[in-house]
Formats: sequence, structure tokens, C-alpha cells
Amino acid sequence: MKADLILLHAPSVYDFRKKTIMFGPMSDLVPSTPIFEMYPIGFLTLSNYLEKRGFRVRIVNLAYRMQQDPAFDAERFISRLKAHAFGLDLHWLPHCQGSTEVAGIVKKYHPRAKVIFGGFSASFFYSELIAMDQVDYIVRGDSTEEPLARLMAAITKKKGDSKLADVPNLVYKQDKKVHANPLACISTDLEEIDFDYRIMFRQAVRYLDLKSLIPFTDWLRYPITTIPIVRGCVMECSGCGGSKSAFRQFGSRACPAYRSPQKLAEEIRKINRYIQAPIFLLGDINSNGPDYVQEFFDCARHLDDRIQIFFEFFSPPGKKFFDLAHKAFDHVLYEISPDSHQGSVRERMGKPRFSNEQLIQDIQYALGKGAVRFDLYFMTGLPGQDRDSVMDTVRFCRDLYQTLGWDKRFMPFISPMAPFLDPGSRAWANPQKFGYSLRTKTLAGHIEAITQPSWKYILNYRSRSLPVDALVDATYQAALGLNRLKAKAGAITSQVMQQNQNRILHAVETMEKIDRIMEEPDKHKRKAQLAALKKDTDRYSMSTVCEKKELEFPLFNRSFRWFHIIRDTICKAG
Ligand code: B12
Ligand code: SF4
Repeated sequence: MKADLILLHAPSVYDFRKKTIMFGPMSDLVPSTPIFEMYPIGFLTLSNYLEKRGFRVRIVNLAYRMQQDPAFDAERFISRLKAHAFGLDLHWLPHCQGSTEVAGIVKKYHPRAKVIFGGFSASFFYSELIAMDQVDYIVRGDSTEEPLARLMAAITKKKGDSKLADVPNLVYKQDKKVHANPLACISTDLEEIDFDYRIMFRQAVRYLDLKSLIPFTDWLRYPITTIPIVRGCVMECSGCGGSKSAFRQFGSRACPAYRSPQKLAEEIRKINRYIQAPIFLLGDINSNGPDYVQEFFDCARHLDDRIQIFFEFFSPPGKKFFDLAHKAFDHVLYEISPDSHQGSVRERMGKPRFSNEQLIQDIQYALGKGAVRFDLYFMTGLPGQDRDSVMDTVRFCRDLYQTLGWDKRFMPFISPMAPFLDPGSRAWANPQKFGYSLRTKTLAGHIEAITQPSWKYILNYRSRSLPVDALVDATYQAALGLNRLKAKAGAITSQVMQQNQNRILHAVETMEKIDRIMEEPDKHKRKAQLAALKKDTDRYSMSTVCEKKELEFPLFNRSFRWFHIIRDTICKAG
């Protein structure tokens, strides 16, 4: 069946199955594999919004299909797709090569179909992106539902006469000129969108293709779902392309838009009706003030208290929050990303101000209240952070474990700021101030960077306080340290600890081998030697700094409620 729009998610590097790339730990702390096969949550809101307005939308996770089946012929698959338009996300900059390559293939087989780009990075690099032959349109900003609906009306001529010049946020080419319409559509309350996961099941039936909808590898085993509570952010973390000033720059957003607490609770209820698995509330609910938090928990009172829920915080929220959460839910996992244990590093980054004592007190209190787990996320490559500081983070976690009586519900993680320091961040705008130099600032430069043979060569920045070899080494050493601590606490088994350690040591070895190969002056020899390492680079780019499963909610329950799904969604699919 022909769709009006196919939303296509590409792997970060299109030919990842052929190229030798040691992506390293860059995706270790997210559910995806190193090709970042998870599509933006926006694919759901865009699908829901357009379907409600009479357009047929289909999500195709090409990255997942390619990752999951080595024999999957992506080009043939694309050639057989049928749609008036193809929407590609260039949300995360690491997809710069994959998305633009896939767009080229779409154009090759469907020259009359329109190619639309959207996402944070597409918005940021819009002038460079629109210059590419394979790109027809870019819809800028973080509120693209309505502009995309209007663009689709213009493309399909379904809804009367819609002119490109009238579509807000749109960038297009006409008469060999680029036109960038004003960023006039910016949602202030997110009322018009919904995170209704039923759309996935409807599409699966309509296009007889469940595989292409899978959000990431292993999702059917661990069907975690997410609901962002906000678009925008109140914070200004130095390397973040989703900070307050970054949003202003790429999306003209002056302040964050929060989802109403009622809607949040309702969406949690709906998801739980169909998929019984952990739900992650993305964004810090406390960042909208105590009344918002109270209102959310008032609404959450009516939810099934067996729901498994993740809350993330930008800073320790204080005891009251844990009291409220404990009252509403039986199974809660909390996480904070202090990034560094060192106050001066946090301060230089512009992280929220809090002391380690506050952090520790909150962790103790939350665990005392029966939290399922408390996770801390740390990073390497931060402003002013040196090797000692990274290794001190491990010592800080050891002391914290000691304070907590080696409670295995405490889980620390560490990973590098990789592959890129985000476009639009304060450090991107002013690298010197934050102790960095940037190796490239263009889209083309990043397309080249992401295909380099190891993450050391991919990184788009260099830190004055932690030169790149020291950054690589400190990251792996700190990971080894945390790995041992977690085993000591019983948070992972000694077998998992041993496996992690072996992978890390092999990863270090593989990085060294690549460095030696890079010294080979003969291009052809270099290529052949890299090709011989392909198996190792693939193997040691997955679950290196930790085992992927360590990130998961220690599950109590996970199941699809097929009866409800079939009755409420599939029977109504058209
Ligand atoms: C939630 C979140 C995640 C979730 C993703 C959930 C999901 N499936 O979307 C998780 C934790 C998994 C994640 C992972 C990563 N993230 Co993240 N993430 C965020 C966060 C905190 C919020 C994003 C959000 O609210 N999205 C909701 C809205 C705004 O986006 P959306 O609905 O998906 O998409 C809208 C538009 O972007 C656009 N759009 C998107 N695609 C398309 C396609 C078309 C055709 C059109 C028209 C429009 C369009 O329309 C949508 C609706 O209007 C932001 C920071 C922030 N404050 O924004 C970082 C952020 C987006 N992430 C970032 C990064 C770097 C990553 C990782 C690469 C990190 C890593 N190395 O592991 C991975 C990539 C994972 C992958 N793809 O596999 C950077 C991106 C910077 C950049 N420009 O590249 C950000 C800005 C900040 C940060 N450093 O964390 N992330
Ligand atoms: S890293 Fe900082 S600025 Fe970026 S989304 Fe998180 S809290 Fe906001």
C-alpha cells in the first residue's frame, strides 16, 4: 500500500557493515548499538498528528533492519518502498553520513518523491543540508508536526491549495534559490501532540511489517517506552545541543514547553494498558517547579502502582520527591548525571549547583524508601577535567559504595563525550572558553569524521586538559574501575565483571592496533589492514564500558497485552 509519507531512520554510517570502524563506547549508555538505530520519539508524534489529519504514514527503521540481518539488502528494500514523500531524521549529528547517503538512495529510485529532513542537527545545519541535491525540504525546529502536515498537504495536494511560502519552519528550494521561512511554529504547551504507541501496531498491520517499526535492537525482549515531559531545557550544560541557548539557536525556542501533568499520567496509563514494561519519563519533572511535581503525583495516584518507572533529575530533588514517588509507584528507578564528581568541573560546565553531600543524602534516602535502583552517569572529556579527575570519579564511587554499605542498587556508569561535542552548545560556540579546540564545524566535516577508523579519530573536539590518547585511556581505565566496584557490590555477577573486563582490555588493544595501522603511509595497505580488523572493531564497540543489560530496569514484569492491542488498535487499523 502506498504511503503518503515514509519516515525513514538511517544508521549513523550507511555502510557500517562494510567499513571498519571502532565506534568504541559511544553508544554504551543508551539502548542502541553503535549505529544508533533508535529513531526519534518524534516519529510517533509526527505519525499520530498526520494520521489524524488523513495522511498515511509509515515508520521504517532501516538502521534496525540492517543491523539485525546482515543479508538485508537496504538498497533493494528502499527501491520497493512506495510513498509520495520520504522524511529522514538528522536529529542526532552522528547520523550525518547515514541520513544523507540514504536520502541519495531514495532519490535514485524515487526521483519524483520528495525528500524531507528534520531534527535538531538538520535545523542547525540547514543551509549546508539544503544545498545537497538529494534534499528537497527541511522542516526546522522542535515543533514540526503542524508544519509537516502543511507541507504534506502541499506535496499531495490533498487538502486544497497549500503554498510552500506559507509553511512555517520550512526551508525549500525554488528557482535555484533557497528560501527559509520563519520559525513561527513553536509549541508552547505540547497540547497538540500525543505519544500514542498504538500507532506502531496499526502501521504494522497496515504494511504487514512489524520489523521496520522496532525502535531498537532487543526492544521486543525489553520493550521500554519513553515519554518526554518537555521540549526545551532550562539548563545550559556546556556541551549540550539541547540546552536553553541551543534550542534558541536552532529552534527559536525562548523557554521550555512542558506536557500537562494530566496528559503525562494519561499517557502512562495508556502505554501500560498495552505494554507492561518500564516507562522512562524523559527530562527532570522538578525543572518545572514544585507545583507541577505535586500535580503530576496527584494525577499519578490513579495509576496502577505496579508500573515500573524511571525518573531522571538534573540535580538531587530532595526528600519530598522520593516520598511522593514512593507513595505513587512500587517500582521506581532514579538517575542523575552529575557528569563529574568534581565541583569545579561541574561549575565550569554550567551544571546545576549542588554538593556531593546533597547527592549522597538523596541517594541514601531514595534507597531507604525502597527505590529499585539509583544510577549515576559520569562522563569523560569535560571542561577542565584531567586524567586524575577521571580516576578520582572512580574513587568517589568507591567511597559512595562504602557509605551505602555496598548496596547493589547503586549503579555508576561512565562514558566519553562522544562522538561529538554538540552543535549549538555553548562550548561549540566558544570552544576556547571551555578548554577545547574543535576539529570541524561543518556538516561535511562531520560526515567525514564519523567514518574514521576509531572513536579517537572521530571525536570532533580536543580537550586541553585531557589530550585525546589520555581521554581514551582514562575512559577505559575508569570503566574497569567501576566494573570492579559493581562486582564487589554484587550489582553484577563476577562472570559479567570478567566478561566486561576482557572486552575492555580487547578494546584497548584494538585501539592500539588501529593507531599503528594509521601510521602506514600506503593507503591500500592501510585499508587492507583495517579490513582485517573488522570483526574486532564490531565486537569491541558493543557493551564495552559496561554490559548493555546493566542499564535495564531490573524487571518485574514485561509483556505485550495482545488482547488489548488487538481489540483496541489492530481491529481499528485501516
Ligand atoms: C530524550 C533524549 C534522548 C533519548 C532518545 C529518545 C528518542 N527515541 O528520541 C535517548 C536517551 C535514547 C537519547 C540518546 C542519544 N542522544 Co539524546 N537527547 C534526548 C533529550 C534529553 C531530549 C530529546 C527530546 O526531548 N526529544 C523530543 C523532541 C524535541 O524531539 P523529537 O520529538 O524526537 O523530534 C522532533 C524534532 O526534532 C523533529 N524531527 C525529528 N526527526 C524528524 C524527521 C523529520 C522528517 C521531520 C520533519 C522532523 C523531525 O520533529 C519532531 C517533532 O517535532 C535531548 C536534549 C534536549 N534537551 O532536547 C538529547 C539530545 C537530543 N541527544 C543527543 C545525543 C548526542 C544523543 C546520543 C547520540 C548520545 C550518545 N552518544 O549515545 C544518543 C543517540 C541515540 C540513538 N539514536 O540511538 C544530543 C543531540 C545533539 C545533536 N545535534 O547531535 C541532545 C540534543 C543533547 C544530548 N547531548 O544529550 N537521547
Ligand atoms: S545536558 Fe543539561 S542542558 Fe542538556 S538536556 Fe540535560 S540538563 Fe538540559
